[in-house]
Amino acid sequence: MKYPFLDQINHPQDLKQLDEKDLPVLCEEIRQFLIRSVSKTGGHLASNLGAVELTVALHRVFSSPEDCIMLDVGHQCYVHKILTGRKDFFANLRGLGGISGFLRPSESEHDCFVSGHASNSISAALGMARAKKQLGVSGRSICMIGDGALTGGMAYEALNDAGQSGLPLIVVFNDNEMSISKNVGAMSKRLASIRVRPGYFRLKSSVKQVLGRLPKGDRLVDVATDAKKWLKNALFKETLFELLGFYYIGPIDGNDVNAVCNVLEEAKRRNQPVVVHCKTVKGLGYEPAEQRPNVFHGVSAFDVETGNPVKPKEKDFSAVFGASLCQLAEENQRICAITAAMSEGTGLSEYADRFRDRFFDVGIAEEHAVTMAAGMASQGAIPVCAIYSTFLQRGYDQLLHDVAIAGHHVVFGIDRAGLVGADGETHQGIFDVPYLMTVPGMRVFSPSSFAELNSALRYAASACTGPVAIRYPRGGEGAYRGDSMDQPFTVLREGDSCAVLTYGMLINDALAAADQLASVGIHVAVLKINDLTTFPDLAESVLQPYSSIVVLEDCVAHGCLGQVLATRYGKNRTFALLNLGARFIPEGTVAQLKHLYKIDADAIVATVEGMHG
Ligand SMILES: Cc1ncc(C[n+]2csc(CCOP(=O)(O)OP(=O)(O)O)c2C)c(N)n1
Repeated sequence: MKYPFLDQINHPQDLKQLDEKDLPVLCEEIRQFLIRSVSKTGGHLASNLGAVELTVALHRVFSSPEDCIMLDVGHQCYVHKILTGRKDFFANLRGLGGISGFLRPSESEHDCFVSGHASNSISAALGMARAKKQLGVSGRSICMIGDGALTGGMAYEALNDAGQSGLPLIVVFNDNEMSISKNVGAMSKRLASIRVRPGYFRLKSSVKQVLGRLPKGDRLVDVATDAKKWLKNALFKETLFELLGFYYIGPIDGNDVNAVCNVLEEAKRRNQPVVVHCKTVKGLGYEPAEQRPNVFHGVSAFDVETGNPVKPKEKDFSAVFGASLCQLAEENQRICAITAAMSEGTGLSEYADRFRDRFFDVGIAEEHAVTMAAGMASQGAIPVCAIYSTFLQRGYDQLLHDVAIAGHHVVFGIDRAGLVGADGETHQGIFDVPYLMTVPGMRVFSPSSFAELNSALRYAASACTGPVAIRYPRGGEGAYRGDSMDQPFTVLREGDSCAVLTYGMLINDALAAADQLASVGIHVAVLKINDLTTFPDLAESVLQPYSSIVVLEDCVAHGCLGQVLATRYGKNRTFALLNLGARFIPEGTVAQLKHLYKIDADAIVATVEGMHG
């Protein structure tokens, strides 16, 4: 497909050559490119479609990389990547060896900061502005943040600091009234009541022109500006941003590219912190995404004509978690569910409909979610907090300080534990085993099948007393369908002198490897660990028959189960630890990544064969 204007853009500077009237056409071409490209690779479509004009305007008015343009979450970075010379790499967006679906500084000088987890953009941009001033480095500091990301506490901490800094930081507020699903919270309600007034900017510039022509016109412009500010405040009431010390512009139509360019120019002229409030439509320009922006927030490959996924969605662990929780909530009135803006991703949609009074979406606020859960537990409720492994990293201190010290009974559903695939470094759930196992009093369960997730959740909610986590992966189950959750571990295959220990989905690799090895006469035992925190204390007698042990894990090395076991029981036997080492793992399919980093069946076979000389 030909894109007459887009094909001329290889660098953001090229944007500056285009005529104003051609910008809307360019935006339309970008939309067509995005729809076609993401329909093949999957990715964050709706957020990018909504932010086309904002991104084009940012790159037209500012000069990246000298001006730093930070994008919150970064899931809406596709337009930025298209405009900064990476259009031709979109065929391998989020694929192994391809471009990231988020900002990644090692990928381009135009990606000024890592993004992936929400609500850090204002802090990062303020840091850049401060360092630029301190070191005399030229360039402006700009960030774009959505109303969803603005529900996260870090954003308020940063606004509070930035507003009093007086620095010329520009915050572009992309307000589409949506997080992944409908946005939540008081701020969101207040902002939703502020309507775009297109006449406001026209009125403003014509008043300026007319007054400017009169004698003493400059003074009149000043008086009129004050009066207009008063009028604006009367119309929109004083915004939070103004209270915090920002100059507030808006709200404007964020899908009108030339209007956005104009206000960004105005923001650029001001030597102070500015918020530019832009109303946008998530999914704009692609009917299915406009109708169902939540579905098209993050999509797998789809048919452009119908909007339907190419492969139907298989039943996954999140759905089982949601269904099991509904069942438990039916039986026990004390149970409640908490999500940090991920009700659909964590399988809680049905629960949210059926148990409205016992469902709490707190916004993108994992720290708050964890402490609030502890508060609820302190009064006798049984909170079940469903949070992705990677996002619970945000709530680690709250887990230690607010939940664990007092030993509150909070159940954590750790979704997307282990490798997640296409979302790459910022989203892999490869730290939770070490960070959970170090919390005193914490129980950590790792089911390997739907049936085991169901059993683990029931046990955690009704039989445990302190903090307890159940970690389960993204996607569906494998060949193993058993349920041995009533035991802390189970021996799935007897063997000779070598045992393979693992948990979660990797049990399927261990069993496959055991089959392969058996065919060449090597008989390994396969031990499935269900309760990661209890097992190390039981392991002495369990490991006694084996002289060599392979521990297979999809987490980082430091603090993993294998390391705990090897430290305690490694004196009289050989341990081979197959894990992800000390590194961040980029995007790729889970199968590709497991193979590349040697934590699959092939790796077990090679390791065991190596041990057998
Ligand atoms: C700490 C954290 N929690 C959860 C998420 C998952 N997440 C990604 S985008 C998103 C919604 C963002 O909404 P908004 O900022 O309004 O952007 P939009 O997609 O609507 O443009 C969420 C919850 C995340 N990236 N980081």
